[in-house]
Formats: sequence, C-alpha cells, structure tokens
Amino acid sequence: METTRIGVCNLCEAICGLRITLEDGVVTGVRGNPDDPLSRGHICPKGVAIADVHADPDRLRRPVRRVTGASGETSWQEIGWDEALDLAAEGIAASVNRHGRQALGIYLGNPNVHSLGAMTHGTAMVRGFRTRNTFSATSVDQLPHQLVAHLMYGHQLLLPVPDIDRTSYFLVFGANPMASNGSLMTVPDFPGRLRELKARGGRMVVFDPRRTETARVATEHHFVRPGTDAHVLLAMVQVLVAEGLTRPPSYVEGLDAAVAAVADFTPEHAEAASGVPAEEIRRVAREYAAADGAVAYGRVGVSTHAFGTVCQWAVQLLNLLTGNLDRVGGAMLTSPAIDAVGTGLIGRGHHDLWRSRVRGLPEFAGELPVAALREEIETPGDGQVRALLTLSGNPVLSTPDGAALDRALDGLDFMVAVDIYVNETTRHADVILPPTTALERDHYDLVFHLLAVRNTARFTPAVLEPAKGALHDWQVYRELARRTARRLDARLPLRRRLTQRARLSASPTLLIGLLLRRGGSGVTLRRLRANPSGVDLGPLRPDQLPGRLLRRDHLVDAAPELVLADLDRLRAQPTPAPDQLLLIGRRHQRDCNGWLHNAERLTRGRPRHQLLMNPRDLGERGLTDGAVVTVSSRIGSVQVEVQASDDLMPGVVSLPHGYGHGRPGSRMSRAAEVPGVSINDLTDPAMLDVSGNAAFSGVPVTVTA
Ligand SMILES: Nc1nc2c(c(=O)[nH]1)N[C@H]1C(S)=C(S)[C@@H](COP(=O)(O)OP(=O)(O)OC[C@H]3O[C@@H](n4cnc5c(=O)[nH]c(N)nc54)[C@H](O)[C@@H]3O)O[C@H]1N2
Ligand SMILES: Nc1nc2c(c(=O)[nH]1)N[C@H]1C(S)=C(S)[C@@H](COP(=O)(O)OP(=O)(O)OC[C@H]3O[C@@H](n4cnc5c(=O)[nH]c(N)nc54)[C@H](O)[C@@H]3O)O[C@H]1N2
Ligand code: SF4
Ligand SMILES: [Mo]
Repeated sequence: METTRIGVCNLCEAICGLRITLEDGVVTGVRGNPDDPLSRGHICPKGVAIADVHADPDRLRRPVRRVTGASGETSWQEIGWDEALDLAAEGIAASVNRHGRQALGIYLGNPNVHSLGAMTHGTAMVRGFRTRNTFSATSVDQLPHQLVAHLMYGHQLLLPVPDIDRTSYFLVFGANPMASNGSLMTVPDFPGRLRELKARGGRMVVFDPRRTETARVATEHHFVRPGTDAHVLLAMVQVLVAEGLTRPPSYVEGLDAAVAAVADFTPEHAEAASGVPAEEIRRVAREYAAADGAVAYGRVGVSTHAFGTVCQWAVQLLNLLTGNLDRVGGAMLTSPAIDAVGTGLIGRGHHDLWRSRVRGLPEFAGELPVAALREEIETPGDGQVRALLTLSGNPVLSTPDGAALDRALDGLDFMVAVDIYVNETTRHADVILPPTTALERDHYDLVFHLLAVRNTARFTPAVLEPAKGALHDWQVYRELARRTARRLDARLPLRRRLTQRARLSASPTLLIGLLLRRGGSGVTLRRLRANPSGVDLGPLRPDQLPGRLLRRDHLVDAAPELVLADLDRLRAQPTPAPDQLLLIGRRHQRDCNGWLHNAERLTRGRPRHQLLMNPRDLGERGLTDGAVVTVSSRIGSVQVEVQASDDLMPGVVSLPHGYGHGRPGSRMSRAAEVPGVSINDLTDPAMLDVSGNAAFSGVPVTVTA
C-alpha cells in the first residue's frame, strides 16, 4: 500500500521539506513539499536521491572492525554493537589513561550540524572529553564569520541573515547559491527567490573569479583575483566614508577607529591588487548605498581565504554603515522558536584561551584549526594526539594537505569513527560505529532555523523505522561516553565530568519539547506534530538591536583589535606574478562535499571533476582542452583532465573539492569509479587566515602537460 509522509532533507543548509511516498516501508518517490512555509516545494537532485543513502548496499548497517591478515591485507569484520562500543571505549580510555586527556583528538565533520542528535548529545560528549585537540570542519569553512560575530556582536552565531525576500540590492562575494542553495543563509529555492527579486526591480551583483551559475543570472558580475577581496571590500567601505554615504545606527562603538583604519584602502589600491577597476568599485559602492534595502553577503570564497576575517568584518561594516543592519531588505537576526543563541544553548565563543601545541595556533570556541591536525598526530611529545575519534567527517578529502593527513592516520595508536561509510578517512579506523541515517530519525533544526531567510519552525518525525538493533547517533554518543568513563582511571577528574555528561539520557525529541516550551514563542511540540509541514512565523523582523547584542555594553564593536591588527598583513600582501596561476574550488549542484558520490543517480552523465582553465592560459602553455595535465603546488601534485572554460578569469584554475575516491581499503564501490582528484592534495596547511581558517582561495599552482 502506498503512503505519503512528510520528510526533510538534511543534505545542505536549505533544509527543504519533502513529500516522501512509501510502499511497504520502501521509499518509492521523493518530491518537494509545496506546503512547507520555508522551502515552498523546492527540491534539488540531491534531495531526490536522499533515500539512495539509506538503500545503498555499501552503507554500513552494523559496526565493523578492521582486521589485518597474515600478509598485511585489511578486511572489515561486522561485529555486534556491544562489542564495538566496548572496543571503542577501551581504545580511547587506554590512550587517555596512559598519556592524558590531550592524547585524544576529535574531528567533527559537517553532517553533525545536520543531525539533531549530534547537536544535543554529540556536542555534550565531545565537551565531556575535555581535550584541547578538538577540530572540526568549521576551520575549513565559516570560522571567520563566527570570530567576527563573536567580536562585533558578542556571540559566535549572532549572524545577521540577508533579507533576500525584500532586498533590492544583493551584493555577493564568493558564494554560489544557485549551486549551493545558500550557506549561513538558509535559502531553499534560491532560484525562485532571485526571480522574485529581479521581478521587483532588484539587483544582484556578484564578485567571483569564476562566472558561476549565480554570476550568470546576476544583473552584474565582476571577476576578482582570488584572495584579494579584502582590498575591494575595504575600498567600498572607504568610498562610503569618503563620500559621506554612511548613516550608522547609534549603538556602535569604534567607528572612528574603523574609519581611520581603512582610509588608505582606496579603489585605486584595490584595482592593483584585485583587477577590479577602481571606477567599478566606486560605482557599486554608491549604488549599494543608494539602494532602498541593500545587503552585502560573503561566503565560502571569501571565508576560506587568507583574509577571511577581514572580509567578513568588511561585509558587516558595509551593512552597518549604510544603516542596512537590522532593517527590512538588509541583514537581520532571525527569531527562531528555539533561540540557541539567546538561551545560551550554544556558547558565545572564546578566542585564544589556548594554542595548538606544535604551531601555536589559537583556539576558537574550544576548537583548534584542523590544518594543524596532522602535525599534532605526528610530532612526539607531551600532548601528542595518539587516539582519534572522527564524527561524520572525511578530513582526508576535506582539509588542506589531506594526503599528508592520510599518511599520518596510520601512525595513530587507535582510531574510532562514527560514520556510515568506509571512506578515505574512516578506512584508517580500528572500529567504525554506524548510526541510523537521516530518514530514520526525528528532526528539528537547531541550527538552520537560526540562519534562515524566513522565521519558521518544523518538527519532522522519522519517516522510516530504524532497522532492528540499529542505534541513533545520540545513543552511540551517550553509550561511548558512558563506557569510556567507566574505563578511565578513577583518579582522573575527567572521569567524573564525562560520567556527568553521559547522564544526558533524555532523547533529543524530549529536549526539543522542553526547549520549545522554554522558548516562549507559543510554538509547542504538539503544534508542530499537528503541522508537519512546518509553522510559519513570518518574515525576518527589524529593530531588534541593540537589544539582542550580547556584548556587555550592548554596543556593536566596529573596530575589533584583532581585525585591525591584521590590516598590516593585508597591506603587505604580495601581488602574484602575472604568469602565476591561482587555484580555487567549486561546488556542483549534484555534489555534497565528499560523500554523495556513491549514489548512481548523482554521478551518471557528464563528468564534472575537471580542472577548469581559461583558453588563454591553456594556449600560453601549449595545452589542449581535454588533455591530462599535472597540477602542482608547494604541497603536492595531481594529474587530471583539463577543460577549457571562458568562465574562469585568466590566471585562475578551478577544481571541485570532495573528489579523489577509490583508495585502498575504502568501501564505496560507485564512488571508486568516479574520476577526479582531491583538490586538498594541493592546498596548503600553512596558508591560514588570522582566525586559523584554511585559505583555499588562490593557492599558487603550475599546470604542465
Ligand atoms: N578545498 C576545499 N576544501 C573544502 C571546501 C572547499 O570549498 N574547498 N569546503 C569545506 C567545507 S565548507 C566543508 S563543510 C567541509 C566538509 O568536510 P567533512 O565534514 O570532513 O566532509 P564530508 O564530505 O561532509 O564528510 C561527511 C561524512 O559524514 C558521513 N555521514 C553522512 N551522513 C551521516 C550521518 O547521518 N551520520 C554519520 N555518522 N555520518 C554521516 C559521510 O559518510 C561522510 O564520511 O569540507 C571543506 N573542505
Ligand atoms: N550542491 C551543493 N550544495 C552545497 C554543498 C555541496 O557540496 N554541494 N556544500 C554545502 C556547504 S558545506 C557549504 S559551506 C555551502 C557553501 O556555499 P557557497 O559559499 O555558496 O558555495 P561555493 O560554491 O563554495 O561558493 C564559493 C564561491 O567562491 C568563489 N571563490 C573562490 N575563491 C574566491 C575569492 O578569492 N574571491 C571571491 N570573491 N570568490 C571566490 C568560487 O568560485 C565559488 O563560486 O554549500 C552547501 N551546499
Ligand atoms: S537544496 Fe537540495 S540538498 Fe539542499 S536541502 Fe534542498 S533538496 Fe536537500
Ligand atoms: Mo561547509
């Protein structure tokens, strides 16, 4: 018998509502849910494929342990949960008992923010281990945003969101929402919302070294040399100030200092660095200032960037100085039914309370830059990482110099992965614990309602029965904490602390019920259960500042010291030689970071792994379209097909990230056939933003036959 259920897609930040048809407990169709007040029926090809993950024969359904045969070959042996959890706890506890708590390294990957259980119980477990060697995908992604929000507004997730549905001028740096459906801006159906923006006479202006899918539908696109946006953004700020176009609100301090700091970042200076004509910078700044409701937005391209923090600061200044912060059509804070920020569920963040052992890199919010993970594993001494726990992540493909990390993982005493695949990273684990997948678990989004372009709330009960004997991630996390605590030396204070954390025994769903009640928005779990498509809480609301600022004085800090101190480094940034090629990344609509390549539906058809290169650059090197070329950086080299493309700015080449599968021991049979190399075999762990975020934008490379 066919039934229809309301589901939710957790594959990207757009959190689209789904209508899922089931026959005898098997998914037979996935469509967008037109009744969803946020996603309005939108779905992309990944959402259609969401059940493929559940059905994938390569997906782990029971824990596995790695066994090494007599001649050194590796195989995976299925074991029961009890045995697997004991094995994992035993290995972690042995390392901690012998070498201290810093001996445990933890890496949290991206899917953690897409799982309710990981948000509630995963973070509790991780904090319970109290290791300074905690890393996550944050430092290859949005760390500069969090640092800037922490410094300017007093909380790492006090992130104003573009009011895309009402703005008349959307200024975009380094984002491709036509492919990504937005980030730190949950915007399902970006294409539809953009059509509406244009229909009401609004404009979208894009700065990107590639004429992307987003640039193509923009009213205006400008090429910008990778890694140089800070000059352009600061020049726009400088123009606003110099031409008297600013109208900042009253609740700001440090304005004079900020204005003074950017005085020498003129459009002419920016043109020399970035290739964007000074007159264009002036014109855009003026038009932006004149627009009735304008918003600046910068994402991955200017976040995974050597000056990511300066860029995000400049983006905030553009909104602030023009009076577009906290205003309809500008950037506003959301009013979620569960305010993870205001309630303190997520901490404000802190900076530089400790530093990484080997390179002395500062922590942020309890995490060290993942670019330092390899050296922390390989460098002997007190505090060396000997055991590693990875939670839904694939740092071998996703972090700079992944090849070196790949080798370093072999040197660990012990490794546990909570993951649903044997991938390029988890193939090094001694034991892998695979929890249930998205369709089998209840979901309420603690993160992305907070970042959405419209206020809505939605609770989605599990669509599929969990397989018999399967555990949810929160159950795995709770159990792992408990069993490890039991094995820790009774004299370690950590033991008591971890035991306390492990008492988090209420289910995530129960916690959501409590948090909703405490939130006082009038939205209850009962109401959400009665409205599975979601409850509409209306458009973003203006005039919430200064009330919601979380700095002690309730003022925005327009001139954080840390940022101003980084400007000299920016002034000294060398201009690359004219023949220097700079590598950037890219995302395709049918890719999902490094892990959906095992889905046939998403990988058939024209390959998309190629190095894109401007025909002029190809010609200058005597290369031909389609040839296999060698791309080399300071870190390594890869061989990959090159594709001529006018969409790339001359001097810039592009590879997508998350490719390079098929390594010995991994078990993703379809992905192993997908051609392509890992861009992160070229990226450089020494190239960092002041926040510690990896700088992927503009890695110097050579390309040869
Ligand atoms: N050069 C370059 N590198 C980049 C980027 C870039 O633009 N350029 N982008 C960066 C960004 S923004 C990000 S977010 C990171 C992502 O980096 P990671 O988070 O390290 O990598 P993912 O590919 O997202 O890996 C997700 C893993 O989680 C597993 N998984 C999926 N669903 C579940 C689940 O429900 N439960 C469990 N337990 N596991 C699950 C998958 O099997 C997969 O192994 O990559 C970064 N790396
Ligand atoms: N289809 C799909 N959707 C996704 C993901 C996915 O893997 N696939 N991943 C999700 C995740 S984890 C994230 S974080 C978001 C990211 O969401 P976005 O930031 O929108 O995605 P990207 O495609 O990485 O966009 C970065 C853009 O920056 C440009 N760029 C590179 N270097 C520079 C530079 O120096 N300056 C400027 N101005 N631009 C530069 C690139 O050409 C690219 O167009 O997407 C999410 N959505
Ligand atoms: S845009 Fe696609 S991947 Fe993202 S949530 Fe929607 S359906 Fe899922
Ligand atoms: Mo990301």
